[in-house]
Amino acid sequence: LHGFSHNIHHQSSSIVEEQQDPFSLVADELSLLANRLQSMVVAEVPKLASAAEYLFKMGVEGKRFRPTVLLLMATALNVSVPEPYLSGPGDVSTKELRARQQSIAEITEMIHVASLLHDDVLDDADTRRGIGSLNFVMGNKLAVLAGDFLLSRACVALAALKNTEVVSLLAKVVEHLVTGETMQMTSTSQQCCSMEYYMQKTYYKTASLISNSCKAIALLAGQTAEVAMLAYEYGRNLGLAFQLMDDILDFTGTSASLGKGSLSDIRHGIITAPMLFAMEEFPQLHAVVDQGFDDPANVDLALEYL
Ligand code: GRG
Repeated sequence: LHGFSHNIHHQSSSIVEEQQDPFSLVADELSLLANRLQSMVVAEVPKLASAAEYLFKMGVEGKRFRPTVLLLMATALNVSVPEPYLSGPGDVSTKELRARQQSIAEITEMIHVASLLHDDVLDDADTRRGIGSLNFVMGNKLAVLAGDFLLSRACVALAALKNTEVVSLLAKVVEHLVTGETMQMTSTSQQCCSMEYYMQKTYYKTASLISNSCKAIALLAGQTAEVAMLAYEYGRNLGLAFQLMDDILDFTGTSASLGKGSLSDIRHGIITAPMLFAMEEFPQLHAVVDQGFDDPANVDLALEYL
């Protein structure tokens, strides 16, 4: 984000003062996004509508990390777009371009929330964003259907952009989310205990959505394939770093700071980076991991090495 702010500053010093908080650049758009998301999840059946809007209500929006990054990416990449940006039949005005990029931010958030709803069903989680998870409050069946509904709304919004490359990028992300989750579920203790497996799973489960949506922002901005690839790489590394932090916080955070229970990964038998590093340092930890974590005493034993 510092890089973004630096880049923006150098491209147009009138837009950003040296010390300006980069988030303030997109604060208004994030409020707009909150309203748009609420209006996009209105369903015919009231029960489905209240389930679909559950995580879009005021106070439970989450950090909005992905939309923030995407809107800042748009700000950084659109600076060089001349006004008016009209040189051929496919070209759009700067205002239209920004609206299309806002749509990518909305689609990304809808896919993200759909994945959270399904994830909480799979994990039988009872808390999300500091409140009862949707599955806990309204049941697994409605939580699954609400996730499907959000995915459908995301597909409709994606199709409206009429850009086949962007459609296929984000459609593929849904497959990646499912692949990452399945890798996490089916990892045998042998297989899962490698950093390579962890990074691959983490790309699918977390980084793919961020990297491909960053690439979509660049493509819509009319940037070259090279810049689009750099945007993708930026998003991939940011996504991997984000999940690494998330995995560390699962060990170090509290229920209040996380908005859900801590130590949830180890209790679900999921081996993440902190455990992999500890296993490298303390080979005797392998035997503890091989026992599995159904027994809380084994969880406590493993935690002694972290
Ligand atoms: C139906 C799209 C779909 C997917 C099904 C369940 C599943 C396959 C994938 C789960 C993917 C998942 C939940 C990955 C974890 C990503 C992650 C770090 C979530 C937490 O993101 P934050 O911290 O959450 O940005 P907030 O609440 O702030 O939005």
